[in-house]
Amino acid sequence: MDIEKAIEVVKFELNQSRFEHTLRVMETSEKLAERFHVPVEKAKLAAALHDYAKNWPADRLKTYIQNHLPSELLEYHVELWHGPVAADIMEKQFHVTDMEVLQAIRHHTTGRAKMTKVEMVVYLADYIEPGRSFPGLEEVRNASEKNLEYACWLTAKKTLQYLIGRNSIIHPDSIHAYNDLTGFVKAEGMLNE
Ligand code: DGI
Ligand code: FE
Ligand code: FE
Repeated sequence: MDIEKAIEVVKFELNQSRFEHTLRVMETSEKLAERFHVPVEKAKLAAALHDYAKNWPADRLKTYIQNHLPSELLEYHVELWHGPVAADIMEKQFHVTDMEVLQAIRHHTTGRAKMTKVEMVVYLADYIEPGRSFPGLEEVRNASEKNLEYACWLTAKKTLQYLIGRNSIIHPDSIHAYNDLTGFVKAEGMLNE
């Protein structure tokens, strides 16, 4: 699928504010991909498609998961359903074949261990796109000027802190993302022990 087609597909599927968020995630992904030498077209395509299923009602997502995906996903919060559903639809119905693009869509909410750079770009862009505003975001935006892994580590850490603060159930992939990135940034000497 090319970018123009992807934009057309999600514009039809999303409400106006979610579509505008998607365009901002695309622009942010493009900048990050150029900055960190990540394949720009893959990052933009994954960004365009990442929230494809975000406006589906919960019962539609649930039915799709029951029919097509491991049902264990239903044990986790409804917010975690739209990425895996979008990736599955892009693969099966829209014949997107690029695994890096599909993984970036699938894991954009939680992250995971051993994310590819394309996954990291979309994960980070979704968090820092200019329409977002919450405490601590400037620190992540500043980090995103310099180091992709460090900025993703901050994203994973702040997401966990936010979720724990709200007594949320944490998906294992969110924890795996944090552990993996913590190991990486420590090995690079970016953290004080
Ligand atoms: O779809 P978006 O709003 O653009 O953003 P998203 O898909 O990254 O995240 C949706 C929400 O999911 C966000 O408020 C954080 C939340 N989230 C991320 N990881 C977890 C989680 N929620 C729970 N309960 N558990 C997680 O592990
Ligand atoms: Fe999302
Ligand atoms: Fe998003």
